[in-house]
Amino acid sequence: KIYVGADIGGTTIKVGICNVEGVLIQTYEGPTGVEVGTDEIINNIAKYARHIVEESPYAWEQVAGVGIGIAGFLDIPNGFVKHSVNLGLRNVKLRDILEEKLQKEVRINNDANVAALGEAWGGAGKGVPNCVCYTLGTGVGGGIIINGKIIEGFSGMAGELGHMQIVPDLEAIQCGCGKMGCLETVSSATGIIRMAKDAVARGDRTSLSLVEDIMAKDVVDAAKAGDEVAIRIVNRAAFYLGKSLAAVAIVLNPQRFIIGGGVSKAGDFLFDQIREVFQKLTPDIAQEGVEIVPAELGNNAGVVGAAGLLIN
Ligand code: BMX
Ligand code: ZN
Repeated sequence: KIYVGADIGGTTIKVGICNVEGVLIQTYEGPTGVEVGTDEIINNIAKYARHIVEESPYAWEQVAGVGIGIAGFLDIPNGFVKHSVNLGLRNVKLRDILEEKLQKEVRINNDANVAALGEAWGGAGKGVPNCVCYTLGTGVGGGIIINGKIIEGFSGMAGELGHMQIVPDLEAIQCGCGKMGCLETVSSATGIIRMAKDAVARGDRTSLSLVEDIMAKDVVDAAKAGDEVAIRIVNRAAFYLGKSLAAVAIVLNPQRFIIGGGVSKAGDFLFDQIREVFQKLTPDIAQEGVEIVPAELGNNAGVVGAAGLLIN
């Protein structure tokens, strides 16, 4: 038996084949087709899933099922995409449509939940039954693995850690979800870029004012080089992340926090700050043995975890 996973991103759909141990055997990538529309996206998922199996040494009959990871708010039990901003999907019965097209069992889940499952199955959480994963990308994604399984909650909204209300009212700005003060507004790449642009617009003295189109990496690099304004921004992103980890630690007591996504490439510079805040805010007994580590699978976490949905 083989497991097919698909990671649906804003620009590309990545598909992969995993064996029963969570080892990624093969991957394939093609355009998502967001500009064309909903039907095109769904057709492309089906097309790439079939294609990767055709290119592989396996037969379609050996496919146990197809797992889908997709950013957005989902009704997981019903296989429904309620709203995916980046993909322009609203109220789409993604699971049922794909099952019809592929004649296989299909499971859908949130992109960050799936990344967490991927890390738990074959990455930084291997052998650890209880871990919580954060992905720091366009948004802040979250995934909770307890006893080896994704926690979805009653309607699929569990683990949307980017929307924890963590920034105090006086400093809060509005999030894409409509509420104020979400973690995602400060600790995502988007949040970091916004804080940097605000600082430049305010006329703060920073090397970032010389950067053409500021990326999160520019801010991290400037901070590492000693730029005070950039240091304050990265500190702030790390502070609210650490604060959110402390809250999650007391609710779920996971053994390991796994942090991935583009911003996590900042490495120890960021991780040390997160660990420091976490240690300051979490009761001693609740942090004993708890580790905060970088993700290991990089861009493959999504496909591996999506394939893993079939045995989740
Ligand atoms: C947002 C939300 C989450 C997603 C997270 C990370 C949307 C489209 N996305 O909080 O569902 O898990 O971003 O997404 O509503 P990424 O795009 O940064 O990977
Ligand atoms: Zn929000």
